[in-house]
Amino acid sequence: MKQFIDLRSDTITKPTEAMRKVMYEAEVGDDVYKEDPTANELERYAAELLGKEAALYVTSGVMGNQICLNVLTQPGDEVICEKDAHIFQYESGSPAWLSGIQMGLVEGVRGVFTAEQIKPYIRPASAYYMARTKVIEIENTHNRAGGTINPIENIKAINALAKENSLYMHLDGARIWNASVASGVEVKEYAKYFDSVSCCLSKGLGAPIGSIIAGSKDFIKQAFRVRKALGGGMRQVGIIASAGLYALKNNISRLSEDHEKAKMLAATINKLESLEIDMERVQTNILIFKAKNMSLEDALARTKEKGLLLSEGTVGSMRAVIHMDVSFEQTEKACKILEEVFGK
Ligand code: TLP
Repeated sequence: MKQFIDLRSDTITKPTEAMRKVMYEAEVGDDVYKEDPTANELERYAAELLGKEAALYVTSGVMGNQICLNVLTQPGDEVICEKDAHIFQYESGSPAWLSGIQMGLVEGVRGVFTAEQIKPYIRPASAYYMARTKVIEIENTHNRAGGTINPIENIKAINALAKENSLYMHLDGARIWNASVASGVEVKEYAKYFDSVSCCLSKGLGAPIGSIIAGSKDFIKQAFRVRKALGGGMRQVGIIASAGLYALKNNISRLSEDHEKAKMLAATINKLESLEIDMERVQTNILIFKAKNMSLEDALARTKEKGLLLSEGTVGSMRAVIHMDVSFEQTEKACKILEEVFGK
C-alpha cells in the first residue's frame, strides 16, 4: 500500500502503544449508572483543567457543541456566531434540527469578531416578533479561518457585552489546547468567560474518540439528560475514556511541535509564487491556502499523486493540518512535494 503523508485533518491520528496499553488496562463500569471509574476520573480531571465545577465525556465535538446549545436555549432562540463557525457550517444543520434554534451570523476578521461588531446583532428583548438572542458562541481556535486564535482581551470584552445583555457564552474549544499552547494563556483562563465549553480529545491530542463538555454542576446535570436523549449514554466507556485521560495528561505541551511544523510548511507555501497564503493566519496547526492557476480538484489530485493528502478548506482553498503522526522528516517531504507540484 502506498504510504501517504496525511494532512487532511488532525482527527486521523492513531493511538500510540502507550495509549493502547492504558485502554487495555482501564478499569470499567456502567457509565449510565455513573459507575465507570475511568470516565469519572476523566471528567474530574477535565473539569479541574478547565476550571469548571463539572464535566461530561461525550462521543464527539459535534455532540458536545449541540448538547451545550440545547441546554442553553429554547426553540425560537438565536445563537450569534462567526459566519464560518463549525456549529453553522459543519454540524448537519443540527441547531435547527435538534434544538429549533437559528444562527445569527457575523463576519469576523480571520474568524475573530469584536464586541463592537456584534452589538448591533443582539436583538432587543422587547421585540417579540424577532428571534430571541440567547447565546454568543466563539470557536477557538477557528478551524475555517485557519486555526486562528481569539485573543483573550477580545473574549473578555465580548463576555462583558454578554453579561450586560443577559446572554450565555459557549466556547467551541475543539482546539482550545492549541490556542493555549500557542498563546501561553491557560485553558482555564479561556474557559472562565464561558458558561459552557466543548473541547476535543480526538484531534491534536491524539485520542481515538471523544470530547469533553464542561460548565456548572447544574449545567452538566441537564447535559447528562440531553446526552442520553441523543443516544450518547455509553456503558463500559472507560475503555475509550482512558485514552482521553492519557491524552490530557501527556499530549498537550507537545502541540508546540505541531505548530513549528505548520510554520515550516507555511514558509514553503509562502515562497511558492503559484500558491497564496495569508501568513497572519498561521498561528497554530492549520494552514489554508490556494493555488492561483490550478483548480482545487487538480491541486488535490496532483499532491495526492505524489503522496501528500490535503483536504478542502474554505471555499476554493486547500487545507493542511499538522498532527502528532507527522514527523519533521515527513513535514520536509511534504514541503518538497509542494515545491514539485506548484514550483513552476
Ligand atoms: N472538525 C473536522 C471537520 O468536521 C471539518 C476537521 O477535520 O477539522 N468544532 C470544530 C472547531 C471542529 O473543527 C470540529 C471537527 C468539531 C467541532 C467536531 O468534532 P467531531 O468531528 O469530533 O464531531
